[in-house]
Amino acid sequence: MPFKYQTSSEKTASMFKELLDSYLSKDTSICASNILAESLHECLTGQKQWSPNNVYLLMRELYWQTKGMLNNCITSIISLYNPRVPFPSGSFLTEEDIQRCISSLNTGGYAILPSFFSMPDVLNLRRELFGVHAKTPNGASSRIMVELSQLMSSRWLQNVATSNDFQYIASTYFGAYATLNRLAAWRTVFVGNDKHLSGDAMMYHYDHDHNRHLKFFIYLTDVCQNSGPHVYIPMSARRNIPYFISHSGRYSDNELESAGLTGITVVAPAGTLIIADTQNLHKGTPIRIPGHIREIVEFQYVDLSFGKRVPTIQWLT
Ligand SMILES: O=C(O)CCC(=O)C(=O)O
Ligand SMILES: [Fe+2]
Repeated sequence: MPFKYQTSSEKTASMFKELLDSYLSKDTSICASNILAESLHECLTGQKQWSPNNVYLLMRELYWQTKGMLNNCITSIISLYNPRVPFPSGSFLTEEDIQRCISSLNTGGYAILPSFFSMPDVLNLRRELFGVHAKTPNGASSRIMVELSQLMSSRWLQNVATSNDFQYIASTYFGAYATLNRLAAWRTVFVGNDKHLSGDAMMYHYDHDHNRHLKFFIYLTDVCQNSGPHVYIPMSARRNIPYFISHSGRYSDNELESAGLTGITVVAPAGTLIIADTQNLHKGTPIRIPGHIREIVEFQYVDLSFGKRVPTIQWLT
């Protein structure tokens, strides 16, 4: 899905450059700021879809140097060209629901709408995505990922995405245009060991693949303490958190406890919608009891395609 780019201007590259120079510490090379400014500009003008050669990893470092302030300033430049979207017509969320979500996101970085989607819808989607045949995960993982082509063939997922409610929420939260750039779904099963925890995002971490992103998770199964609930720490990105957890990586529960942080566990029924700014600390949890599973769908909205390379979403129905 292309970004809505309104005007092209040489000025944007220099705006990015000026902004980066004002935030970069003196020992960060001028060359790095030139490359970063140029790639942000190329993404904004649609010349490139991603940042080349993992340039976004530099942004990740700058996130920590500036505690996310640089990212917000980059969004303000983006918003000059790709402004916020208007309230969607034909939306499935009421205006009141949407306002509640946005204010909860602004205060805690999260919004939870329990049993938001109806059981018939959830059951149909589960059947469509996971079928009836039992599958086992590959290698050490406890997660069975659904193929993107299968997700892109789902009329229901397409309807949810094109009704633009998610886009409106993300756009209002960012203060700039928001685009769906990643769609995923997976089933988590019991594996009975801890080898997969880091790879399966089951240790605390921050997501930093893009300048700003907002994830919309839908639980497709009832999720109890033993069936892999999502856990998050509200507004951890903006708190005065200790240096040892102020960088990208994976952290154990003990490390977070020693920093005085405990997570909020989302135990909730199938159909629950979790809206998450995952630049805050969060994780999934393993299935504790054989036979239990968790199935989940994830939509990711970003303010700019700049960042990690992802496959393009093209609806097939
Ligand atoms: O499985 C979960 O609940 C969290 C997964 C996660 O960390 C992510 O999608 O960013
Ligand atoms: Fe994550």
